[in-house]
Amino acid sequence: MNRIVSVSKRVALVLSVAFLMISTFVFGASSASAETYSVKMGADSGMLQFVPSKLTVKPGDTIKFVNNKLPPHNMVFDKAKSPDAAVAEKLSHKKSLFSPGESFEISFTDDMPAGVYSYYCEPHRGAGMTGQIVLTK
Ligand SMILES: [Cu+2]
Repeated sequence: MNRIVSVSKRVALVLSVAFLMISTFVFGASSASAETYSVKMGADSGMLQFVPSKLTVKPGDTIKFVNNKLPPHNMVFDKAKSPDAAVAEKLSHKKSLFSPGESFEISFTDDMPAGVYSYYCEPHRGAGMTGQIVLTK
């Protein structure tokens, strides 16, 4: 009898350890899949561009905007050219960055609608300094 009990205890222990390992792997894998992307504000060539000007991301990914050439720059989502005006307002970074190397980060969350979010740099909108972030799920 004692032997049966100890065997079933051992089985239970093995199973719970296996469960812990599997759940650690699953959760670890999902957080490891979040990417960080970098967007240069002002091309190395001196063109008034975001580089890259088009990015495809998933919720949870981080998009880091880094001030590069020809500042000041900022990043404003076009409410008329975004799936959701409130999201466009929330994720915009209207404060201009003046020093090279200055940066800020944005990230979309699961509750935000997928689609193409168009943005521009306010000081250089007329010069065509625009970009797009495509949110996929
Ligand atoms: Cu600019």
